[in-house]
Amino acid sequence: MQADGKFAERRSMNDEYIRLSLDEVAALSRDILSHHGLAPQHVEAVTATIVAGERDECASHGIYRLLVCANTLKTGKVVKDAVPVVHDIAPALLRVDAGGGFAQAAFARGLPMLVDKARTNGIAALGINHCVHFAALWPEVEAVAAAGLVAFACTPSHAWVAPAGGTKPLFGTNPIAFGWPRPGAYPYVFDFATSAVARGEIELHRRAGKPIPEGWGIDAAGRPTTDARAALDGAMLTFGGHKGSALATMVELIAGPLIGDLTSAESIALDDGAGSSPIGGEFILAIDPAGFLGAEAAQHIERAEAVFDAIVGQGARLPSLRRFDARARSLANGVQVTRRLYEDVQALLG
Ligand code: NDP
Ligand code: PYC
Repeated sequence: MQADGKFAERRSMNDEYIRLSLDEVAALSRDILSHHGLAPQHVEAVTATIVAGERDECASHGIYRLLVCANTLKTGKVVKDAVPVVHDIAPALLRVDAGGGFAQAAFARGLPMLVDKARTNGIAALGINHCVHFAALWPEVEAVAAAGLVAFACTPSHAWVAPAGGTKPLFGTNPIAFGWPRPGAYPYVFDFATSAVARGEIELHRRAGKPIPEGWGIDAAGRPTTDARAALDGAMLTFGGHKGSALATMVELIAGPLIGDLTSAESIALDDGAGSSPIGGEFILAIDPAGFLGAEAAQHIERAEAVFDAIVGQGARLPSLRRFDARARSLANGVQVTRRLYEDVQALLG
């Protein structure tokens, strides 16, 4: 666990931790999701995502998400036995209708055709429709990059974030993820919310009774706040002011109206106070370097390494490096979670 920044903020001397193997995390996830009636194929797909989040020490999208998933299952806002249907709609385009289910199974159904189409055409796009999305996007861009393709993904969420210059929630936390394949190494991947931080991080601060940094949110009266509850009830802020605001707008547009799906404002209206995960679409783009470069693809992909070396060479770090380090630790030693979170999650079985 890194010693600085937001991850450290959640740790306190008073927290008691327990260690779990990744198999134990998976078993816990399966038990809870099955207990709440999720169909087996979704249990496996969602569990893989929960385990990956905890393994990579992405606390806001690991075991904690079981609380969110269970609530979404209880409120009936997700179709528990949805069967995703793949539609091959054009040489470089496909849709997967998730049928109201969690996004993971829909992505898994669409991935092979997305990869095939990208390899055939040089570029291809997948629109996932009618899904419930509670997760990080890096598992998806990593999967596309693992096929040797450059990846981009984004999804709206619920209207929680004010546009720069405004004070009322309009955008979702709208993550953007990018993946670049690297020969013999983990891909270059970044994946972040276009809000200053994911909402899950503010939720974790609220649970821990800790203040949030300035710049994450404003209260319902539009005043800056460091109170997590007040920011959740008011509005979150975009990162980078007008720049994050424009990127959040882009996500609303290309993973909303462009693919015939919901905006974050429409998603939260449909939620109607249930507090469930966002409903709507996801947009995923895959680009085959060989499409532009043919036989010269490998040599140009290799040149990208000089960019990464130059970043690291001046003491900066590549995005996802923290995650990949955490992954190695967790695969060897399992993960640590607070006893309180563990007990809250266990209580879902009660
Ligand atoms: P973070 O701010 O934690 O991190 C964002 C990215 O920046 C990561 O790739 C991270 O790599 C990288 N990074 C962080 N610090 C540095 C640094 N000092 N140098 C270089 N790179 C760095 O993310 P957010 O809080 O914005 O989002 C967290 C997650 O929440 C994301 O995975 C996102 O997909 C998910 N999310 C999902 C939503 C949905 O609707 N489904 C909505 C909003 C968020 P590393 O991980 O290695 O630290
Ligand atoms: O943390 O902002 C978030 C989030 C929304 C949906 C999934 N995660």
